[in-house]
Amino acid sequence: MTHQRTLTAAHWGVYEVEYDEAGKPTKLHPFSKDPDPSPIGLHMLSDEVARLRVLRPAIRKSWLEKGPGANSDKRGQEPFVEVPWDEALDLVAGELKRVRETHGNSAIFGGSYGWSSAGRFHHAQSQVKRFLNCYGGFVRHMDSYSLGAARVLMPHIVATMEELMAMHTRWETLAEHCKLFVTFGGVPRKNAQINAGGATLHHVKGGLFKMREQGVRFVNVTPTGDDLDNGGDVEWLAIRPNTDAAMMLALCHVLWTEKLYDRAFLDRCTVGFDKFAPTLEGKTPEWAEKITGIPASRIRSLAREMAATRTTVSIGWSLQRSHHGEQPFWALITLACMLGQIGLPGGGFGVGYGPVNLMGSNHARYSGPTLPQGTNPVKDFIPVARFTDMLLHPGQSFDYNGARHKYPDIRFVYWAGGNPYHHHQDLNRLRQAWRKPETIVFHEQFWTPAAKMADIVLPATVSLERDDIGYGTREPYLIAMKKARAPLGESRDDYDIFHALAQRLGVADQHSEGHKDAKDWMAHLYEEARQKSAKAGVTLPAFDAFWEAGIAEAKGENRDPVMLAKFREDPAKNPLKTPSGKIEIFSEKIASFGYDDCPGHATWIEPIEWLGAKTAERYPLHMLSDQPADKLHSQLDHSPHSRATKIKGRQPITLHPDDATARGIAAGDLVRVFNDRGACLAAARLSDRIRRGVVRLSTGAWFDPADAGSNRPLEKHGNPNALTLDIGASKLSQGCIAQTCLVEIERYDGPAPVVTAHQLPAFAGR
Ligand SMILES: Nc1nc2c(c(=O)[nH]1)N[C@H]1C(S)=C(S)[C@@H](COP(=O)(O)OP(=O)(O)OC[C@H]3O[C@@H](n4cnc5c(=O)[nH]c(N)nc54)[C@H](O)[C@@H]3O)O[C@H]1N2
Ligand SMILES: Nc1nc2c(c(=O)[nH]1)N[C@H]1C(S)=C(S)[C@@H](COP(=O)(O)OP(=O)(O)OC[C@H]3O[C@@H](n4cnc5c(=O)[nH]c(N)nc54)[C@H](O)[C@@H]3O)O[C@H]1N2
Ligand SMILES: [Mo]
Repeated sequence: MTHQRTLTAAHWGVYEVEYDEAGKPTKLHPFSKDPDPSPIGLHMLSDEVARLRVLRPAIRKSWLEKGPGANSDKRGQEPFVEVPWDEALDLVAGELKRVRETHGNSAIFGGSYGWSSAGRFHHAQSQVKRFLNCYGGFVRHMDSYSLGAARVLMPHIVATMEELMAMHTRWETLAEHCKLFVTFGGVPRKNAQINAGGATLHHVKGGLFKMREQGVRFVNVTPTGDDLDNGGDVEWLAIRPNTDAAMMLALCHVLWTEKLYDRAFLDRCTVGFDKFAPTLEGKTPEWAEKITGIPASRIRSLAREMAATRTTVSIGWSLQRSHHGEQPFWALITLACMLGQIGLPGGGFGVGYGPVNLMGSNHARYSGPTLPQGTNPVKDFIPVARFTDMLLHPGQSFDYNGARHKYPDIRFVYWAGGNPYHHHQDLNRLRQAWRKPETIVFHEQFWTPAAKMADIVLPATVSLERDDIGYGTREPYLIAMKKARAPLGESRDDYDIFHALAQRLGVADQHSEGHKDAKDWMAHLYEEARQKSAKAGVTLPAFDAFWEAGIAEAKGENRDPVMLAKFREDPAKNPLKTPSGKIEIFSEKIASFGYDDCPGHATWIEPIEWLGAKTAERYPLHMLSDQPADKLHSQLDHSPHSRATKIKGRQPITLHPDDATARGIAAGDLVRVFNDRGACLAAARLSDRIRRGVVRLSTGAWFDPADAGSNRPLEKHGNPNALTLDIGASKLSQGCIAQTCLVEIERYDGPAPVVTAHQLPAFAGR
């Protein structure tokens, strides 16, 4: 008997699972409907991936023997003791109870940021929040590492990022109507492999190629010229990192002084232009050239070209993952308003063609299934990237979006579905703060660096070991992610782990809401989504039919093919949710906060570290740490696909040949990348598609400190967060600023320490 293929969904794509005669899954194939499938997931069944699975509940030796807080400075250095499930669950439940009774729920951090896996029911971040809410709540996080600055800024001036992302003009319309596409930060196809919840049809390559074929002209403003591939010509303006706001303001300056702006649009659809315009005084192309490195003559001619033709301006998210990262976003919106083409086909702005597959989709908008998280009675929160600050400074106040708040005093950290030793900046600082909580619990699938730094690690199943539903915003298909094999080791679904804890804590009924198992939950969530979608004009088959078929197509039309067209048509009838209902070039609200680092309009404020800073005398290279092409963040770093990209076992760092030569570095050499915060090893990769003075070390190599006992150990594997800076983008957003970072590089001639990131931790008996 031949076993039929089933489907599985990952954030990076859908795969077909092939089985042998005995029903064992043997191989993953790209989804046959996908025009540009991603290779990231092809090895998910491999032995190399399985080798690092967490197989049994494991507890740090001192914690098990001496209790909470014992030798907390030895986290990551001590062996783990494997224990039976019941014992582990009793310990976690008992500790939650102790902390709650002694310190209250606001001593429990469940902010637990992270991408988890695709699959809407077993979404680990939602699962942990739902469980903790059943038990009286937890300290949560606001915003994301992705969009810290933009998520706070954009609702004040246009709309929420979620709204904007889901309303981008489709690729087909751009190809037909746009004449000039100017993008800041490229349209990296490597990033568009991803869509949260499961990319099904990858359309960015097709979209860009079609635009080029139909004669759209491309200008790419970026320090890394390889981040836009349309199959043909692209004009590359190699800007200094973190200076885009200055260039955009100079473009505005030209439009203003040469009266090339659209007064009628500004009057009808925006507020605050007349307050903003005088601040352009002096922000000439010559002024911007000194900051950005882009010739004044080109800035001036570009502004004229933009005003003369149908133009879309687009921006990558990395630009706001920087100090004062609000400014390039605000400046882009301001520029687009002055051009007056917002709401016209092929004109206006995009806030992320490229970062994920969603933007530019021509598929209908409808709701997918989501796990209800319940309500959280605890009011304390942190802006997501202030995690280390919270641990280091309980009781201290911080500014955020117009109000002042206090950091709570955290005793218990509960994490499921994230890797803080991947995502956080300045990991050496995090390691100091990490000593503070009494107990750190992780649910993990793999022995990641963060799992190794925990007290209690509970083994979680992977998507291929459980039934689930794949759904991503504006993807045309829902995927029945069928369980393909039994869980490895003793791993369990996050939901089952939480339910077993809920039983011990007397909140099992709240937790299950009467649903008897995961499948029952899924049917319920799916049917809810089906009804909501019907209201949006999108039809889905009933759950049983969907599950039987293994896939469902969401049938409905794209009702808004042009971003903000309805608003443009009639701003009074279709107002935005901003205070004025219009786009706010000047925001009275933000101005009223009185923040020196984010005034009431777009401006240029020097970042703390950039190529024009004093620090650049000592650390003359701007390090970008972009998203990795070969994986999603740190996930599957140990898979053959990711490992094949490493050089001498390390993450490659891209340098300009001149910068390499000046340092006696040749392609393939091991190098030490360093600044005052830390140092890591990487391997040199040379490219003339990167601006001189800029280097790129993609994220994702598992953090691997050489001497876990020291404060600033040499990181051996090439993790950029050994070097990045951990301060907020501004008082407004407190967003993550990973892209603001200066370093120096030298050839590393010493004996190369072995990379140990992909080894299992040490285990001990009792
Ligand atoms: N320097 C620098 N740092 C950055 C960035 C940058 O540009 N530069 N980017 C930032 C951005 S935008 C982001 S979004 C973050 C991403 O940071 P994270 O989202 O934390 O990174 P991931 O590697 O995706 O971590 C997900 C973890 O969840 C685990 N996991 C997956 N599925 C499950 C599950 O079902 N159950 C459980 N229990 N666990 C599961 C995976 O094994 C993995 O360890 O990184 C940020 N960090
Ligand atoms: N393969 C893969 N795709 C991913 C992810 C992944 O981990 N792997 N992560 C996903 C997630 S969570 C997110 S948030 C998005 C992030 O999407 P982005 O933030 O847009 O992605 P990055 O790769 O950090 O940067 C994109 C480009 O911006 C350029 N850039 C950096 N700094 C500057 C600057 O100051 N000015 C200009 N003009 N350009 C600059 C970089 O050189 C890079 O080529 O990606 C998503 N897509
Ligand atoms: Mo992100």
